Amino acid sequence: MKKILVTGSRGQVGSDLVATLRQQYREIRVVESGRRNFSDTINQEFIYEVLDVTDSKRLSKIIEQYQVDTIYHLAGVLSAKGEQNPQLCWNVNVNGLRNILEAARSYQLKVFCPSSIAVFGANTPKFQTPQVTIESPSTIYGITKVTGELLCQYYADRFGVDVRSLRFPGIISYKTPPGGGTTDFAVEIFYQALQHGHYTCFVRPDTRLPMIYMPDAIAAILQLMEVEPTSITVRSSYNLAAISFSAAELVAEIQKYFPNFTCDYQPDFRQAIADTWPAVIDDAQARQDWGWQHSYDLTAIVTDMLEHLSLKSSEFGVLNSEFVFN
Ligand code: AKB
Repeated sequence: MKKILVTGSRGQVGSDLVATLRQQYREIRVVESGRRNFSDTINQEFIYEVLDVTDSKRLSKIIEQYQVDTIYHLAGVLSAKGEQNPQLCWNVNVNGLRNILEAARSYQLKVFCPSSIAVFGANTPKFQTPQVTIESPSTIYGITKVTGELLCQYYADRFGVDVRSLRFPGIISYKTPPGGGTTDFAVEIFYQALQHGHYTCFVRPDTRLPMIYMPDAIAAILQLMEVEPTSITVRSSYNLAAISFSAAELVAEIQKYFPNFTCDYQPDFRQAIADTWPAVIDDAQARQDWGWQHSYDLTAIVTDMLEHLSLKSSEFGVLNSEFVFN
C-alpha cells in the first residue's frame, strides 16, 4: 500500500488533490497535513497531522509514524502574500522545501513540489516562453521558486532523489479559494459575479496570463508522478500550459451567462507582478516527455465554475437572484 503525505492539504490544490487521490486510488493511505488544526479532522477515518514544514523534526516523526513513501509538498506562500511578508515566504518556500528534500534523501521518498510561472521576469520572452530561458523574477516568491527548482535539480543529480515538479500558471477552482496569489482575480470574479453581479478587478483589463482549470492541474500532477523516471528529462520543473486569457476576456465570457454582470478595474501592487509574468507558455517538453495535454478551454472553465458555484451558493450566499445559474 502506498503511503502519501500531503503538505498544505487544505489549501487550493491540496483539497482537490486529496479528494482525487482518495477517489481514484483504493490502495493508498493519505496523510493530510497543514499548519492549522481543523476540528473536522477529529474522530474521523481520515488522518490529519498538524505540520509546519519548517519543522524538520516533526516532519521526520510523521514520515516514520506513517511509513510515508511519497510526499506531495503543497505548503507554500504565494506571490502577493510573499510581497507582504518576504521573510515568511523565504522560510516556508525555501527552508520548507529543503526539509522535504532532505527527508526524501534520508528516507528515499518520491516527491512532487510545485513551481510557478513566477520564476520568469521582465526579461523573459513573454510569448511562447521556452522551457529553458532567462529567469529574472522581481518578487520574493519568484526568487524562492527559482531557488526551489535549483534545489530539486541538485537533489536529483547529487543524491538521486526522485523529485518531480511543474511550473503552474494561475489555477482556477471552486472547491477551496486560493489565498495570496496574483492570479486570484480569476477565481474571485466568479464569487463576486454570483454574489453582487459586480467585480472590482485588481489588474488591468488587458492583463493576459496563463491559467489552468483545477481538474487539468490535478491530472498533470498525477500523470507526472506516474510516469517512468526514465521519461523525465527535466528535474528542475516543467513548463505547464493550458490556456491564456485577459481579464477582459474572462469578464466577456461570464457576461455570456449574466449579461448584467459588470466589472471595473482598480489595479494595485499585483499589477506590477502580473506585468513581469509570461502571457503564453510553451510546454512542448511536458507534452513530449509524458504526453501532457489539457482539456478545459475558457468556455468550459466558465461553464463548469458557474455550475458548481451555483450549487454551493448557499455556503456563500447569492445575493442577486438574477445571478442564479441554470
Ligand atoms: C500566484 O499568483 O502567486 C500563483 C502562481 C502563478 O504561482 N497563482
